[in-house]
Amino acid sequence: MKGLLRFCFVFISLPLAVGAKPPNVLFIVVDDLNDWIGCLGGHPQSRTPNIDRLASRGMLFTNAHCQGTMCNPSRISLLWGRRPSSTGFYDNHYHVSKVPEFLKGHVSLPKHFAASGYKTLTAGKIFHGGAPEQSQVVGPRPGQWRKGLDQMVHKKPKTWHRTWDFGPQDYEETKFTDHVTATWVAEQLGSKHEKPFFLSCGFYRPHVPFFPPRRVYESFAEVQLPRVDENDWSDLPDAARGVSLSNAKIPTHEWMRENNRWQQAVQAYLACVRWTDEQLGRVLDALDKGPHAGNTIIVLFSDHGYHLGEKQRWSKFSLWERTTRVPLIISVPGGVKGKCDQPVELLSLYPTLVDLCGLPANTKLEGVGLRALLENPGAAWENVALSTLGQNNHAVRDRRWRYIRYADGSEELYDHKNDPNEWRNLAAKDPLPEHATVIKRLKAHLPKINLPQRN
Ligand SMILES: [Ca+2]
Ligand SMILES: [Ca+2]
Repeated sequence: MKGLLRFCFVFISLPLAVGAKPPNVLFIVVDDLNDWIGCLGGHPQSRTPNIDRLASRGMLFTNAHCQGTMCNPSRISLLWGRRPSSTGFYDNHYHVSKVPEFLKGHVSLPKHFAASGYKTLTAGKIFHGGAPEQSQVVGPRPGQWRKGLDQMVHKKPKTWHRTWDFGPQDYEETKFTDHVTATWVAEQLGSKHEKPFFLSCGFYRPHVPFFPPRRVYESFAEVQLPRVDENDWSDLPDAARGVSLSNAKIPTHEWMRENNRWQQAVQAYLACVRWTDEQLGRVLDALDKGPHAGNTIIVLFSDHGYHLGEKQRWSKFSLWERTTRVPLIISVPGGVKGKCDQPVELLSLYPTLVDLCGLPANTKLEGVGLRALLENPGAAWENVALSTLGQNNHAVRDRRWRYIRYADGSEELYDHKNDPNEWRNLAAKDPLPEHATVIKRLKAHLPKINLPQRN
């Protein structure tokens, strides 16, 4: 412990030592990005040189997980520092402007930075539903220029969410949302600011519709499809089918196969990831050329993962690895570079950034700061990552195992050492004694509070 404390002391001096000026923060969120990035190796054909170069200059967390398993609950959780089970925000339907009303006495991450003397700027999707009032300076809003640009590619079932479509687009690349966002963010990074800044940059792709420019789409061909076990669902409890497999607004895997669209959707998703990576490259180049290069902490993460046929399903909304696992990179000037495979949560971002920037602590946060792992990725770590989908349905992830428990008491257990695709539910029948021990240990991490869903 003594050694660790000394280590931490060295670490805290790193960002703050540069001219005694507090570090800036560049906070980058990519919407619906799973592990199909080069440095996580999730798909052999993914091309993300800019995410990879960011990973090489910071700490890449290879076992990071969201707390809410879709956009809004994930973002509310990480931006207010509270678990979904502690707030009752489990779904996408409520508008983010209602959150402060329900979370009285709680302060969002950008508001905390503003209250601590920072200039806060934002562009693109950070809060689900906008919430421009959460930052002082707001970049271009998509509604101002986007109308009529995207052209739908497919006729689709009426039940699907209006955003569901995939395929190439043919309008001017500079008019794509994420290009506009990156341009504005790059301008801020090239400008001088009187105060330290907290600049948040939200990229919208690869969220549906998977609409990349045709140039990028056509640069991917003959894409490889994820592997599927045809009997995968045979060992799932009914609750898993109810909670994770029934969502009429998203395509079924049967539809993708019957209509011969699986290949095209994977190609469009890979192209969207590549397109966003290009925009990230423009942002990183602007930072490196500008006046803030040596004094800016960079964070990049996704709000949740994504299924593209794995476990015979699509989109998010599950408690499996494909939905909960997210890319997470934290780059601190002068900090340690490496990879960390300990289970960590997006809930940790708020306390970690507050700590790294030397801001007053927010005592209401539920996440654990990542300082120890940023300094030494092999440091002792007793924490797990917890993900939630609706009231009282949770997944617990440690370094090796995933335990899922649904509100009706049914369970799943997966061994990532031997079953990275989560095909074999070890809790389906009477578990072996060694698995029962794992279940007992992980079950102890389930949250004690499970508030009902807010209306
Ligand atoms: Ca999302
Ligand atoms: Ca199975």
